[in-house]
Amino acid sequence: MSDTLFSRIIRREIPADIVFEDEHVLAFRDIQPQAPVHVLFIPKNPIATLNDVAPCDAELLGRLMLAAADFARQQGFADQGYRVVMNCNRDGGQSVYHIHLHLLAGRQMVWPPG
Ligand code: DGP
Repeated sequence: MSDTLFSRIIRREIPADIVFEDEHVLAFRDIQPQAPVHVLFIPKNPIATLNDVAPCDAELLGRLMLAAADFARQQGFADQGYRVVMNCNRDGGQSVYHIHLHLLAGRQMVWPPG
């Protein structure tokens, strides 16, 4: 896939407020936060959309979820609650084609989402 700005964040070519990093996952604060806490969890190995995920990526997807839940616990809002979202393609509202899990917290979420 072509390079995305998230790959440039991974390479530190674009600044970001990074809150977590390990061998597989990077997490940083969204530049346009939609909640008091809005963090994006991305795989370092870029995949364009959820449609492009293969069975061999199952562990990687799990790592994104686990990293988000760990972050929520560490930050102290896990019990209060939060939302994780992955947008896919145009109707899903995806704008950056490097999969990312949004973690939103710090306010009451509404359903259905917009
Ligand atoms: P989505 O619409 O699901 O593809 O989400 C992409 C998110 O990425 C959106 O909430 C805004 C965020 N974003 C876009 N450009 C940048 C950037 O340069 N830095 C950071 N930290 N976030 C960005």
